[in-house]
Amino acid sequence: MLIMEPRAFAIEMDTGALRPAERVIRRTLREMRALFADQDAVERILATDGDRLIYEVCLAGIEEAAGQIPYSTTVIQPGRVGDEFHMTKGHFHVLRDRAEIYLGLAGEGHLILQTEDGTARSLSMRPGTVGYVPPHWGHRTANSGSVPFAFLAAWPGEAGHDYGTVEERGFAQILVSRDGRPTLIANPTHV
Ligand code: S6P
Ligand code: ZN
Repeated sequence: MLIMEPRAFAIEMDTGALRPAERVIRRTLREMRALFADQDAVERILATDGDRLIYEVCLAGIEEAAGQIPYSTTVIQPGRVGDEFHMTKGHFHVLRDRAEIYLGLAGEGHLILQTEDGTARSLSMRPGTVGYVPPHWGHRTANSGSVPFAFLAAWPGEAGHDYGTVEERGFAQILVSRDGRPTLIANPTHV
């Protein structure tokens, strides 16, 4: 039996950065280009402005293993691709019946959830909002505000991450700006 040393981490509440982060993952528009619904907008942005940072994940470095509770903070930059808000790639857990907890830290955004049959929901997230991702719901987050949106996430270590299902099929609904409001609409590119 391995006895781990207890450790404390700090979250910079204004930026959402986790310190010390064992690993920081940066996701840019170029590598996420296929995930946004408006492909003309993607090409236009890449051609005129070049690549842009969409989000960063600071991982605490807790082992992804049964019994552990890995956690991270995510910071999504404000902005849109066409009408669609900047968002994370999104995933299901490999073990579909594993849940997850989100805590809003800074800015405002939406937690977008969907089951494999395409049923979709969204939860508005602000600093202090605890969003619960129940078992079986795929999840992604979007920044629907005008400043960076940061949140903490914690999940069962054995859950695993399935990105392929979202890459192949997309989300059934996407979060766009309509009449100045974040609105969930059917995703025209969903398979
Ligand atoms: C992990 C948890 C979050 C996301 C992060 C980035 O289970 O849901 O830490 O990993 O928000 O999203 P994604 O979809 O790129 O992993
Ligand atoms: Zn997850």
